[in-house]
Amino acid sequence: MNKLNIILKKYEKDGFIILKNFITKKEIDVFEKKLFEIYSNNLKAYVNKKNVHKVIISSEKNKLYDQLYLCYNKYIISRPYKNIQKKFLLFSKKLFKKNYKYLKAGMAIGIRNSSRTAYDWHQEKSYYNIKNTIHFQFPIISPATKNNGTMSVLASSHNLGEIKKTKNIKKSKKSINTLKPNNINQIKKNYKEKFIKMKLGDVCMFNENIIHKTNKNYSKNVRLVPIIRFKPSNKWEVF
Ligand SMILES: O=C(O)CCC(=O)C(=O)O
Ligand SMILES: [Fe+2]
Repeated sequence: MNKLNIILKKYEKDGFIILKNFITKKEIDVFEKKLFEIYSNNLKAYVNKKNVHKVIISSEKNKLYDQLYLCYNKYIISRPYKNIQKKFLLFSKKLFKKNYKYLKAGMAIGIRNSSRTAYDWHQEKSYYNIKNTIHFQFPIISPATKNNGTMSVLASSHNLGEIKKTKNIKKSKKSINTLKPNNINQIKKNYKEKFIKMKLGDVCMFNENIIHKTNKNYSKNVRLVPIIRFKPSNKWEVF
């Protein structure tokens, strides 16, 4: 079996896969520089690799939610996101022998003592009407570890398909919202939780139906994990 087939089989079995050393140090550097630039310009602070954690943590503490959200929204449409998409698109096309196109981008932001940006258990499918979307996430600045709250998945839970009965949990007006399956306690008994530990350069690709969540960040550093989502593309589509 060739390498791609091994990846495909594992992804189909587990509902996720960690692609080791998928992106280069240079590609990560570009992501980091752009983040410092955007956060510097919008938080009235000089943000660099050393102080980025302090700046974001204190902005969160001081409830600068709108400013943080502005940074986030500028960042996820920036050039590094556009460029890395090409790499993921090419890979997806080779792996699944199907065309995909951009659906959405985002960034997981994990801050100690804050659950405002943390997701409880959910499937991505619950957020979209479209079927067969695929999802990529990768850490920048620091690796994603159990200690800094990396996401965990219930391995193979994508086999459950779309779970229609969910509850929308939103802790406050400016918090993220989780579409949590009603029967999550039962599901947790049947599938094993796996923590997605990633070094810089690693990428996690996951299925729209895998059940996953954010974990608590116990570290002094913020966990920053850009996310890119694709939907199938119909090549006959005109627009
Ligand atoms: O990494 C996390 O905190 C969870 C992110 C998430 O839910 C996603 O990438 O869809
Ligand atoms: Fe998610």
